[in-house]
Amino acid sequence: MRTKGRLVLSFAAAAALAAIGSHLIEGVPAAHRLTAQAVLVSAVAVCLVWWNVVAPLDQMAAWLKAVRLGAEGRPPAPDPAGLLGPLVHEVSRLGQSLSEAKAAAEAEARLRAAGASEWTPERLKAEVSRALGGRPLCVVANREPYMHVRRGGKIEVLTPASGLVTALEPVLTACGGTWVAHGGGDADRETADADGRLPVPPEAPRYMLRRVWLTAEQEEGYYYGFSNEGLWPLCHIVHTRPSFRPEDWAHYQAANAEFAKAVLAELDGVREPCVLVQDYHFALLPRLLKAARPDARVGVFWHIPWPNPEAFGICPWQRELLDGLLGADVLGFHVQAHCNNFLETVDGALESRVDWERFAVQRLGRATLVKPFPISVDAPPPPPAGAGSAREAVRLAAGVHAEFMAVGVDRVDYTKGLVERFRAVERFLERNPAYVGRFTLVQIAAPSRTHIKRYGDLNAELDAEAARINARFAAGGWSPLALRRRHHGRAEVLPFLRAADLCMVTSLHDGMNLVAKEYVASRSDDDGALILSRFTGAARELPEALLVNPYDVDQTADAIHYALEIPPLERARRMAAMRKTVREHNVYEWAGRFIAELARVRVREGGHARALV
Ligand code: GDG
Repeated sequence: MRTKGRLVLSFAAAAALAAIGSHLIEGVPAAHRLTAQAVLVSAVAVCLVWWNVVAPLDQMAAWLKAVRLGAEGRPPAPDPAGLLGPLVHEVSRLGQSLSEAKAAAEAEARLRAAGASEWTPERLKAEVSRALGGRPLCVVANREPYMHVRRGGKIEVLTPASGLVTALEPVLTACGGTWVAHGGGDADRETADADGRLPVPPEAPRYMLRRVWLTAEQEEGYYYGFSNEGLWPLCHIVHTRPSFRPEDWAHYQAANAEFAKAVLAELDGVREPCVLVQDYHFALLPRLLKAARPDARVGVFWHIPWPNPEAFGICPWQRELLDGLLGADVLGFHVQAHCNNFLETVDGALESRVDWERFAVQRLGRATLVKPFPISVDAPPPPPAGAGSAREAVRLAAGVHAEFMAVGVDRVDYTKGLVERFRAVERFLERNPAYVGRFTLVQIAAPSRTHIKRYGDLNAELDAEAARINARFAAGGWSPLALRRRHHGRAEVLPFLRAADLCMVTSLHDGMNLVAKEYVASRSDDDGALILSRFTGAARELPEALLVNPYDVDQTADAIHYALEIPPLERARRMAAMRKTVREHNVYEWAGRFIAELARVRVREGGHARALV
């Protein structure tokens, strides 16, 4: 219609031109009238050809050239009206296909180049989108990445101190999707919509946070009780006795069902969705999700260790927990030893077939793959210019009047070996009096689970130990221990890592420990030394660290001494090797490998949603 319209218009204009011309020609002497008419007809023909053929061809040529040269942004395609309309239309489609193919080839080349070296957010995004056929990711974790809290009449956003948040946040930021979590902040409700949803990160939204509301009793029983007084000490061999109470177990079941409802609502309308369930708070969730959505791909990542079968057997509901977890298609741990412990636990407790060659469990006609996926961190932002003076500024701002500074960054948790760390500093000073007045350990200590008595006791013990050791050595404004017990923003932690001569990670047992990796990742100067407990997952990946048994206070004290006196070349060699490991095996690789494994799973196609019972 448009082509016809333009043609009609151009002929009408030509007719008008011809009429005006004819009128003018009437005044021309008869001898020249024929010549004038010929000129008029030619002029009209030239106009028609220019308007309907030459101009569109010029426009098309310019557009094709711009496409060929890869113009920034796509140049506007020529108007397909006029005589050449159909041709313009086809050529413009061809040009568009060309530029799309070019963009795809460039992305592919970028991916291949990146594949040879590093995982980046862009690569993860591209690989996840390809693996999941563009379906959105859904992550479920108890902890939310952004918590709104009321402070002094104002609402503040807080990033909780949590290894899980450190690892998962960059993944969701890169890939988009939804993060389902407990809304635990006292201003969480008023900052979300009626369904508990809000786009995050608050300053530049990239994905959706869906908050789940729990009652105070539910939180007490499911989170503090069953999860943190039961499963947490059960899985960490640190000789803190787990407590299992039937009423907590009932809340744990109810909370898992509550989260299942929220997740299923998020999955509504998505065919073969992909859900990543995080951690020990949700052992029952995989089975619940799979029962309602057999077409879903469900992965679980267990962020803490899995103990041997005898230790796990303490839990009165071990069979229910195992059965729940085996609802997943893929179950990930940090290290192979935890996978082996899990498989042995299943072997002894449930009727099932453990396939030790594939590391899989066959049960109720389904398979669950059990594999190690060592978690990691994202690269930190580049250090500010003049890092040397920043180092002094950090020490002065922290009130550290010492030549050497060590740092520790932990949630205050009895698994982190904080008391042992303080005692190692004491022993180091006893053995090396030349360092008295010259060495300070800055301990960043984020309060955690303060509701639980064991954590209250630990805080009191830490205070008492720090006070005792400081009283013993402090002099002239210097003290050996600077205990900073408050939540620090992420941006506050990084300068400490960059400024410290050594970092102390002395966990008594730890799934991975991301602080070790964060310290290494922050040292773009290849300086600094890492003291690392042998009982962390990280120790298996970072053998160049100074590995210690944190129960052996003398050994840790000697490691502090060695870290301070280590020849500079040796220190740089160790740090460079660890940095290479963390760079090559970052959190994007972790997520990419886990999701790729999950995407390979064949699910029941077109499985229909079933109501939860
Ligand atoms: C579990 C497993 C596993 C610490 N204080 C503050 C703060 N942090 C950050 C650290 C680090 C994270 O919290 C702690 O990570 P970890 O890995 O050390 O430990 P968990 O929280 O126990 O994590 C652990 C991890 O899950 C991941 O799978 O490695 O084994 O126990 O990122 O920097 N962050 C902020 N303020 C603080 O005061 N913002």
